[in-house]
Amino acid sequence: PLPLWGEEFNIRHVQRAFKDSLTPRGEILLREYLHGWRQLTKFMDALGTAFGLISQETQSKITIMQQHQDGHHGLHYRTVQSMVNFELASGLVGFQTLPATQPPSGCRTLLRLHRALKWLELFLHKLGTSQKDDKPYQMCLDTYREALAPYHSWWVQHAAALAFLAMPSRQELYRIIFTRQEKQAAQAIVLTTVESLGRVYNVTQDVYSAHGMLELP
Ligand code: 1PW
Repeated sequence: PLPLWGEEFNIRHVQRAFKDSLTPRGEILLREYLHGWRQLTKFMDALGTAFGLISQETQSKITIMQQHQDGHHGLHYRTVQSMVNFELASGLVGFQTLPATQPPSGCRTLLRLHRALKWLELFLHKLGTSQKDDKPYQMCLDTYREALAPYHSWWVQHAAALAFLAMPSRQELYRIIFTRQEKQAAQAIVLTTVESLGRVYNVTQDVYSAHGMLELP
């Protein structure tokens, strides 16, 4: 059973969910993966209303994945691998155009979360290795440009850049991420989280790349 998840954002929950999502056989459990993402939306919400659009968009992708899990074929949506196999075999992926199916395919939806995970991994890595005077706004913008902006339309890129302006200071960010007692271990926890995200990202990347699915519309 999954642990009880509190209302407050706690980076340890993110770390735990993504760590637990990867099985010893190298499968990615979607339930844990999505739990990790739910925790991350709490983080975005804690960053303030400017991040509302980003949080809502993420939430809507999580909801689509949830609909698949709750649907008729829910059993096939246990792991990333079983989802990919099922949607490939059923012709549900939609390689050329956005599939007309409602909800949109799990593969193209997860791909959005997967790309965003890379951004988050890079951002947290920068944060975890940053110096006192480094600016989260700049870290956020740089990593967004590197990992996610290439997949976004012009207007989304501008909306995102605007939201980043509201990014809190490094000190405030650390206060959001950690409770007081944990301050000393703060950077270590961030980097452990980065490691867990990275492992999950790499496995997903391999699966998608093996099936030529890295550019799904
Ligand atoms: C430090 C802040 C943490 C950020 C976590 C990462 C969240 C990334 C969400 C970015 C959302 C930007 C606005 C929406 C963009 C959509 O067009 C895009 N969605 C995503 C998740 O990239 C693509 O989805 P679509 O339009 O092809 O359905």
